[in-house]
Amino acid sequence: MKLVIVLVSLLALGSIAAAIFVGTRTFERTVVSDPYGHALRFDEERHARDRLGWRARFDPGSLHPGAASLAFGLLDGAGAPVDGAAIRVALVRPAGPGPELVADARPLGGGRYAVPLGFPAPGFWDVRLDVSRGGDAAGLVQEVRVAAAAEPCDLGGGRCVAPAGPFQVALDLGPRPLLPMKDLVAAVEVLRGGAPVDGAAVEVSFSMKDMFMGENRVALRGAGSGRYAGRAVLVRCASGGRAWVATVSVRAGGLAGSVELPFTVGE
Ligand SMILES: [Cu+2]
Repeated sequence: MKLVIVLVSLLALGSIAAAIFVGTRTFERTVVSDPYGHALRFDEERHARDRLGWRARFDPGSLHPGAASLAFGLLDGAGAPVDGAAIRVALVRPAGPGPELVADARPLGGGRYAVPLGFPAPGFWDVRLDVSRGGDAAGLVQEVRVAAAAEPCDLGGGRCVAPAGPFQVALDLGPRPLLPMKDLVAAVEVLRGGAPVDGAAVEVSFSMKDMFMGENRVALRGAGSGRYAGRAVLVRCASGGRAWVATVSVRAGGLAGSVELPFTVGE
């Protein structure tokens, strides 16, 4: 009797396992209602894509949940900017249905565009771009990875990009290695919705955590195209501390935002 129960349970388990196996093997990502038409369209799109060589290069600062817009440059096969295109952008979560977010891109000039869409969650996303320009049209699908949060960035290693209220700022300090009692150049780029912001009041101040190191605030001068620059010197820390914070503050058109970017100086 015991043997029969064991055999029956084994059979039942086996069929469940088989069903799961078949289920996973036959799962498909997309269901196509008109396979023939879809294949034709897919083929045409692929040919147009190959011939035109268009592709988008997304601003890393846009690839965070909470970014208000997705900014990108459109390039042709030779890497030259493609201006004057009409682009409809869709953000699609490849795994799972989820809502599809669609909007038309706004041209910013110089082959750059921005669309007022943000990624609601981190992870891998497909960005679908339906691009037309003159008589040409192509559908591009590019996969992007949306980082979980602003990834930690050390200004000692390179420039850091972060949201500052309604703005997107990039701060670069140099020359490297960053050292106290040396002239440092602070260069800031300010964007809003992917477009450069000129005529802003931009300041960078330097401080150490839990330690007052004196007021150290630099007003940057505008250099056009959303760029600002100025000079600063960091005092040497009497306690031997090397961890600093640069705070970038931006005011423009009645809007204000600021962001703190930590960094470490050399000896
Ligand atoms: Cu200190």
